[in-house]
Amino acid sequence: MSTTPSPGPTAVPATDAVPLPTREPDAATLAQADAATLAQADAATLAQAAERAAGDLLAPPARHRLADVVPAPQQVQPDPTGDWVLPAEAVIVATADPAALAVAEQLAHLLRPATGYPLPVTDATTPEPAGGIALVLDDTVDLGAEGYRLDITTDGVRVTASTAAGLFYGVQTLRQLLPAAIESRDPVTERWALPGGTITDAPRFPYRGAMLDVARHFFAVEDVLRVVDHLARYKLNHLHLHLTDDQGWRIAVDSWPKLTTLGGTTEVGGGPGGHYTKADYTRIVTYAADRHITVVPEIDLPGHTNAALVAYPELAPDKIAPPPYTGTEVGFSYVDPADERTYDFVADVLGELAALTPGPWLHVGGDEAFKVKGEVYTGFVERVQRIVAGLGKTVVGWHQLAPAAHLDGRVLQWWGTNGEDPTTAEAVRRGARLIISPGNHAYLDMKYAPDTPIGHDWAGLIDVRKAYDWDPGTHVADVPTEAVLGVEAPLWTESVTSLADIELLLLPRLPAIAELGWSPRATHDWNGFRDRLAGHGPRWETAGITFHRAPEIPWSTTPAIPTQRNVPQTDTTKP
Ligand code: TNX
Repeated sequence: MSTTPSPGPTAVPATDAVPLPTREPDAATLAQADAATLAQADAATLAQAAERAAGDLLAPPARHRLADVVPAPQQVQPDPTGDWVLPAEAVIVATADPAALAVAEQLAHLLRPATGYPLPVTDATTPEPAGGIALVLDDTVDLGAEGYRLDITTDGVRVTASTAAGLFYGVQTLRQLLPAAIESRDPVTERWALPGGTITDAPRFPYRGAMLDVARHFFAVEDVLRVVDHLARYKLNHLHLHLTDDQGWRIAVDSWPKLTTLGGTTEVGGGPGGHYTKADYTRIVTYAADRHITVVPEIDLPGHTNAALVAYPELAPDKIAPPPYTGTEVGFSYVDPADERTYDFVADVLGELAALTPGPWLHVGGDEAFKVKGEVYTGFVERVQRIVAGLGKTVVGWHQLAPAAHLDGRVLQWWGTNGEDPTTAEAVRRGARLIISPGNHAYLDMKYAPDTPIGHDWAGLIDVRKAYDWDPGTHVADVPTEAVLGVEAPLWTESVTSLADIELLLLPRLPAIAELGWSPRATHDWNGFRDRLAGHGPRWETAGITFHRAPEIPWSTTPAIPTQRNVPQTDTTKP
């Protein structure tokens, strides 16, 4: 994390007022070439160059300001003389390294549909923009594991980073600086102008996440991949999957097959439920990893386990199978902490899940186990923590885990609504780190307003400003910023039954949480955020993404392209 004070986007003057820049002097010079030169040159090339020069001289500056990015970049230095228009013949050149070339292919994949340009990808030892886009992997660049530098000049675009993740984030920024029509799935006639200047950027926190509850309602792999796309757009790097709960068990476990064949067949409201095979889960993990997103799988223990007890009554305290549960109450179920068989179950389930999960984390829940109290609860959690450590993973759990003994590296996910929490602060003093998910700011299952058609309100209403106006670094009393690993926006799905429902609750609040996780605090400014966010409405519309037209945001009313297309699609074509 950089502590260097930066001007941030709010300190950057609007470029709209600057005089029209002169672009592409070569083309302009060509247009004025004398008759002798004209006679020798290829007429068609000259005509094309003259047309471009005239067009550029008449053309307005790039529509977007360099600072119009969500999350706000660390440093923005606009250069109005550096505006650049992506030409049809542009080439994307990347460092000859598989990870850099993969990002180059992803960029080409993003730009080809709307531009209709071929945008071939090539490699080079020292890539140069040369009128196109260069992605440069350079390990001498000191911007951390995720930082990048983006230079837009009249010679093209250069993204420089020391990691492929940094290049990927630079590409997300680039995408936002292009006209909104870039989101179109079909070719659009557009001037693909980018604002000139330099962005130097790196995240404030290493953990920036969102959670999807696939237990209360089950969601198909395609829906989850689409959520991954949304996370990637806003530089989030963790997807927490809440895989098990009272209403359904969603991940195949070979050693306990009935967890899914019985426990996976229910959901809130009586629908059919469903589960992920190991291949499904791996597909999600791989798709996320390709977008530099780590999956954090959660098996909620010892409570929230009715579906497991339906499948395996031997785990229940009374050894009697409870009826399947399709309501929305919490806190009634638990696996028997006094039975050794329970720990076999935990070890088997977490062992199989760990083997499928390349990321370092296993989330073990721990919330609302109202019937497992005091030392029985802490004793259970401590054994589970040791099982996780034995699998070579780092334990994450809801902050109810706080009273249990510390274990190296452990992370508590804080979901309180009041920042005074001495028990969590004490766990931090013993070494715990926090992921901050305040129920009354970051819970995306809360309604925006009383008339939001789905969602809860137990933690209050969360409009966009409420989602944005808080600071994860100082939110929990007596917890220093250094103990904060990052921020996460959970989406519980008791009332959420479709991808459109997910998107309605995610957007536009997910970008608010993403900005809290990424941007330096010095850039925090509600009015600036609101204005930057406004431009994303036409992007989502063009991409066929559902969102809530929050009245606080001055949404742009100009459609990105004259004829709107609204075909929802997942960004699944592998580069
Ligand atoms: C509390 S937050 C829960 C979930 C519910 C959610 C609904 C947490 C760790 N537990 O079981 O789905 O409220 O908002």
